Amino acid sequence: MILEHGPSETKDLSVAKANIDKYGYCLIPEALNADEVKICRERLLEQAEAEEELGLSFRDGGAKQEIRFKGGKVDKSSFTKENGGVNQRLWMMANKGQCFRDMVTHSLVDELVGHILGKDFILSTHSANIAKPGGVRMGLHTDQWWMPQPIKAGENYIRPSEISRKADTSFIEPDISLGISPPVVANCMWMISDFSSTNGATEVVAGSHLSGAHPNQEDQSAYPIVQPEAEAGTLMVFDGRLWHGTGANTGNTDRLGVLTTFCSPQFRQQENQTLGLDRDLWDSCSEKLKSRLGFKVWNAYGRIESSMDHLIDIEPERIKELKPNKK
Ligand SMILES: O=C(O)CCC(=O)C(=O)O
Repeated sequence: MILEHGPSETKDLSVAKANIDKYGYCLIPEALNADEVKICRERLLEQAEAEEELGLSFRDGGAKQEIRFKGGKVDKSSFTKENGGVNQRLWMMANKGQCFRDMVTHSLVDELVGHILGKDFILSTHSANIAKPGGVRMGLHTDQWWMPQPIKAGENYIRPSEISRKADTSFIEPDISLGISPPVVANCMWMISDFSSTNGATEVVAGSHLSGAHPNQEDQSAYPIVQPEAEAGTLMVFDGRLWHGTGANTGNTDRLGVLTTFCSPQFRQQENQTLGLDRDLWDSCSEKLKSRLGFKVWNAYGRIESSMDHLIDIEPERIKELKPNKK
C-alpha cells in the first residue's frame, strides 16, 4: 500500500482526484496566481512580525526546545523563541486577512476537499507554518490520529477519549482484515514560497492513507518519505490519513505555508472557529464562509435552539430560565 514515489503536479482535476485516491495527495500548480501569492506573502509576513513584536508568537520545531510542564499541564512558555522554538505558527488565519478567508471558500477546495469529505465540511484549523532555518523535522503523523480503529464485535477497545497522539500498537500495527477507517479530515497546504527539501517542504509517505496504520512516533527511519518540491502558488490537498509532517529546514530561507484543515461536520473543530471569529468580520462573511466556519446546522448538530435553523447567528438569542406570566 505504501508507495516509493508520489504523483506529479496536475491542473486536471479528475487526475488530481485520482492522485488523492491512490497516493493520498495531489499537487495543483498555480492554484494562487503571482498577485495572490504576493498579497498572501506580504500579509503573512506582516502579521508574523507583529505577533512576534507583541509577544504573541508561537514557536516550535527547535532542536533544543524542551516542552515544560507546570501543574501537570504543558507550559505555554515552551513555545517561545526564548525557549528555543524556531518555526513560527500563526493560528485562526480567517481573522488575519481576506486573502486567507478566500482560501476557505476557494473553488479548488470545493472540488478536492469535497472529493474526500462530500459536499458538507467545516474548517478545523486555519494556520500558517513558517518553517525557519534550523527548524527540525516535525515527525510524521496523521490529521485524524484521534479516529477510533475498527474492532471485532464485542472485543475490547481503546476508549475514544483515551486515544492519544502517541499511537498505540493497535494503531501502528492494525489488523487490516477488520477494514480501515475512512477519511474524515482533509488538509490543504497553500505554498506561499517555493517548497524544497532544503527549506522544509512537507514530508509525506505516498499511499500511507490506505495502510490503516498510523506512523510510529519512536522510529520513522524505515519509512519511504518524500518531500514534494513545488513553486509558490501550488496547492497540496491531502487525505487526513496521510502520514505527513513539516520537514527540517537546513537552508537559509523561510518556507511559508498556510494550512486550511477541514473535517466533516460531525467532528469537533481543532480551533473554535465560531467562538473565535472576529465579530467585526461577521457582516462581510458570505453564507458559504459562515457555513465552512461552522455556523451551519448539520442534521441538528451545532444548533442553539431549533434544529430547523439553517445558520446560527453570531449573537444567537439565548432562551434563559423562564416562568409563565400566568403563575
Ligand atoms: O508545515 C507542514 O509542512 C505540515 C504541518 C503539519 O503537518 C501540522 O501542522 O500538523
